[in-house]
Amino acid sequence: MPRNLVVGAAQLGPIARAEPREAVVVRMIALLDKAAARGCGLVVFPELALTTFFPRWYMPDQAEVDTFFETEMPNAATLPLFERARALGIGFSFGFAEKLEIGGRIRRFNTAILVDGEGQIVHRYRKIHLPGHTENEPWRAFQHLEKRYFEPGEEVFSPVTALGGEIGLAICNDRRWPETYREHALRGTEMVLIGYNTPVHYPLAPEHDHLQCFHNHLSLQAGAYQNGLWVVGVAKAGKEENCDLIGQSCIVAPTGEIVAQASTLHDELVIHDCDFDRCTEIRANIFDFAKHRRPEMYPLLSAPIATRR
Ligand code: CDT
Repeated sequence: MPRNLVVGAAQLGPIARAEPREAVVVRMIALLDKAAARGCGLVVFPELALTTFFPRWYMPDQAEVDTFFETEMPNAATLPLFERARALGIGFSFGFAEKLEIGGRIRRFNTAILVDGEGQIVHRYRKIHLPGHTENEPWRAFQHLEKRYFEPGEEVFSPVTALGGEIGLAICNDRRWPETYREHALRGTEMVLIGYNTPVHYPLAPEHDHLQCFHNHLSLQAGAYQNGLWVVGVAKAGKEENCDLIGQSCIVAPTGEIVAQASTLHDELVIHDCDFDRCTEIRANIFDFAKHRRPEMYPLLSAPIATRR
């Protein structure tokens, strides 16, 4: 009995700082409708999908920062997306800046959720690898203040049983870390959904700017192959507030092959009919973890500080 899910990678083009969430949601619903017409059961949107990528600005006033955060989900702006998806019977995933109170303390996370075909939030992940810096660094062409505006998530990578498979979440910078995919795979994840906002320009190593797209696919493809899982990488792309973001949203099979790829830097949907059972092609053979993995020989992999001997 095949276990297939037609997945749509729903890339978003740039979102202006002044663009209201309601307008973005109209764009997301248009992609959702297109996905439904093409038989999708799951549509994946990018990281921080509802607003511009605000960590590019230093904002000393926390009240201004908080205008980019959501305090409940769904909320008035996103409810039409939830309602349309439920009417279509489609699951979806997207990222947003989450502000909530836990134990009397205000916490802020870079969060992604998975919503099933009945409109229920069935999985929530808070970004673990927060890139960038905490203080204003005016020498940069733009800031990357994720370490200032968010706390790192405190829950490990894990899948949820939904939409016919074991589906997991990760966010942007997570995709560069091999541990992300390995932890997922060890916990049984069959498909990882990864939204991203990746500038072409990397201020700390501008000599690598021309490699941004290469490193994107390198990470997504290696993660898929070395762990025998599907990877859906979805960009917020294009020139956003004078900052160029890479595109190249793609769906990667467990063999590491890209089976669908966006070719624009705008709102664009690419789809693939994904068979969860294809994970076995890799996991029962070259990367049969139980048979061939040697965790006793990698003791430093989960050590907090690497040592040389
Ligand atoms: N959003 C995000 O995590 N972006 C980073 C940019 C490079 S680090 C400053 C990324 O890993 O793509």
